[in-house]
Amino acid sequence: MKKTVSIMLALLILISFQGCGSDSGTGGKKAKLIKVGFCQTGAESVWRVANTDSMRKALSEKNGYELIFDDGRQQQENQIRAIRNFIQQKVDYIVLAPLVETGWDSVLEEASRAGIPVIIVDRMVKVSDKELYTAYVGSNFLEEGQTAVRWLEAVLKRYGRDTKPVRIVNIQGTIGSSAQIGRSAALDEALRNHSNWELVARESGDFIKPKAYEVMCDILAKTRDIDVVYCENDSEAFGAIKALEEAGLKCGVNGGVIVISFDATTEGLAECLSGRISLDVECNPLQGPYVADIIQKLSRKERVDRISYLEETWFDCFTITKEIIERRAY
Ligand code: GZL
Repeated sequence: MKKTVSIMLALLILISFQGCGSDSGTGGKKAKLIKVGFCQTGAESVWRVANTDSMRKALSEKNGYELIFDDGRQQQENQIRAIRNFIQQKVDYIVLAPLVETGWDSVLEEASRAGIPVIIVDRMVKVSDKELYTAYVGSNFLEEGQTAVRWLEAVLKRYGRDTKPVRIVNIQGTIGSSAQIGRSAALDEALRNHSNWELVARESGDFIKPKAYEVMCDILAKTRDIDVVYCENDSEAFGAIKALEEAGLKCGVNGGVIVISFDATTEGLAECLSGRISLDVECNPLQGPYVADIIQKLSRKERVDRISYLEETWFDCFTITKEIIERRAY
């Protein structure tokens, strides 16, 4: 009997200590979540969906974030409205994937006045005061285009076509986006450097398959004498290939139309394996972990790099394999 009482007494003392302990330290309260407003361009391509997934995974509640996501639905005014909304909600950080480069000064000044750091991801903004954003994580789009041009120069030489006329169609991305500006600029540079290269048509496919299909059909109605179609992302390449094949033209580096693309999504690389896409230059959408790292550093008042470019490579119809595709993350 005596033993039971002493055990009961010990248990009671233990529970009371437990009770007191709850008021010390965090008192069992969860650490405060970092509130992040993320404004995306939309869901226009496979690449964009992968980009959104990467951000959601990195900025999850399990990782200590409260993420407020806004889909800009391909309209800059929707994105500007979303940023104002984030400011009203007093978020700790704003992450913006800008649809186009210009038109951001006033809303980023509002964020600055509210003391909210802005991180730009994917495409770049062109603002009067660089201090309006704290960091940028994305790609060097001019370099991506220059990679494509160097590859094309080598392939034309390989097939003895480096001095013959090369007739090129350019299906551009969303006009005014830094991805379109950079990739188009690399092609323009090459056209200036190669007097035998001719730009036979240039239309925007807005980074989406249906629009690229439509403009490629319009171009084919005017000319079928095409050697290269330079598409500024995979979704556009899918549309252009559909139009080319419906017009009875073969897509392929050896004797067909050379289709060049950007993004290197698994769907794009599957077309590379089939030979219909000759070159696919990678554009890495997995920016979430980089953004989370920047936010963690800023939260600890540590210095961060203003500009961070992601590692990128390229794939072509000569070297792509099923195994490479199976290992890809998106
Ligand atoms: C590039 C990104 C582009 C992709 C497209 O970083 O902005 O937008 O290349 C996407 O697929 O639509």
